[in-house]
Amino acid sequence: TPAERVAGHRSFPPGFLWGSATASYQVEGAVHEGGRGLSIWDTFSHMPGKVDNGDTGDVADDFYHRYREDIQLMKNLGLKSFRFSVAWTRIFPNGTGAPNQQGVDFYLRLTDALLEAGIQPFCTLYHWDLPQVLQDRGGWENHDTAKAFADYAGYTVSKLGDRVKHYMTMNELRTFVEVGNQEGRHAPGLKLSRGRLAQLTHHVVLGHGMAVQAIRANAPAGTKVGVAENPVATTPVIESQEHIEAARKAFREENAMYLTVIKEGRYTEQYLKRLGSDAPKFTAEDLRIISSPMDFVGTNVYQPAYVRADANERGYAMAPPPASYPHMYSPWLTIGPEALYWVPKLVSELWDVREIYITENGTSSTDTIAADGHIYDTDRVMFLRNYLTQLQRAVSEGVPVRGYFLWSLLDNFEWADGYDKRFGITYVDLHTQKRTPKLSAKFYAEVIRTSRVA
Ligand code: PNW
Repeated sequence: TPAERVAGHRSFPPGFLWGSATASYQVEGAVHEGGRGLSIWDTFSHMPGKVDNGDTGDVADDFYHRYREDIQLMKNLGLKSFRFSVAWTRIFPNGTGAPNQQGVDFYLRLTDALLEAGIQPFCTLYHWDLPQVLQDRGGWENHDTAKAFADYAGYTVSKLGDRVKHYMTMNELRTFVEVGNQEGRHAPGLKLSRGRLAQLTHHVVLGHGMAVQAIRANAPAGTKVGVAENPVATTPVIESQEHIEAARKAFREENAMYLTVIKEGRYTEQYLKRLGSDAPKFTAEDLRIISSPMDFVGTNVYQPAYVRADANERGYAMAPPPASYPHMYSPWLTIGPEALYWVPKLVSELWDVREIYITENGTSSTDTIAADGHIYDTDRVMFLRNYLTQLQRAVSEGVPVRGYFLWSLLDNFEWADGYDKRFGITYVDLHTQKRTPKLSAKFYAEVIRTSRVA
């Protein structure tokens, strides 16, 4: 029938991996249990004034104890895959040295339970919770941190390797580098000078590359390795040839010290020229390690960064949002569904990437419980429907996106915004820990069931 044919146009390919994502410090809680060491987020969240409402991740969603119940939620949704992160300080409480078997055991229990439920685990090795002892020695400013990270990554995959087939080294390099070490709004709360920040950034991408190699050396053949970056989501203001070309140029330049150096093995001339004497010190060997081949690229996609063509030497200019531009409950989350079309398209075209995952996409909402007990997060449903429609557009054109991870399964500790900015499709009552699926959970379950978006 015509109705079916229309619906067919909105379909995702068979085997498309529908998932959801979380991160250790945002959901686990149990910060003093199982031999866990302290991370920079334990320190930072307990510093007065750093997190809204004085919130911390001490308890969070108590996922450390309630993961079985939460896997049941995943099954109810029909989730095919679950992206979680390992807390470095559960595995190495002191960052390096002696491993902690209790920490390993937790992730073995978690991944066993996921597999038993028929859910594929995707594992992120670093979602911002750097061991505090390593920060005390300079954190990512210290070259040794890259080596410590690779050692931890190699050890962890040697333990999880028979269960986990997909690893991401790091989550959002750009966010933790810039928000944590330049703006000081995230842990460790530093405001480094331009030169020091550039050197720190170099150690971060070097740590990524060393971890890629350590994972390959310690995981079974066939293990897939990637990254979960949130590139500046350059999106053409108008979809005409000149602006599309501008967005393509902008994607490489705006992400020069993150995805571009990882994929190309060199810093762009513009980046080095712009920094002048503040440019990082590095060797040719560093660049070779940084660009160690990956099996897939994961991108977190939230807000667009509109780009227009310009006659300047870069060939493009940014078009920042006007004050009236609509955004979701988080003010930074300006709405631009086409970002979910352009990011994977540009990644695949620029670097001939054959396997792409959307490792995060989703939104905050005020999420109040209505008198009838339901949570009508129609704003989140609107957001997801529009973004997924653009993702479907990319997939239908042959852009090789293999899966999508909705951020997030549960309301959780939203970093400096504390618990007020709820990103879950499941409501969590932070006093009782009761979970209640929101309207968006029903929406997402239907997307998964039919593998299409209306
Ligand atoms: C990502 N911004 O963070 C993270 O990977 C998640 O841990 C987080 O909860 C989620 O997105 C929602 O925020 C971001 O200011 C934090 O542009 C801030 C920004 C983007 C992403």
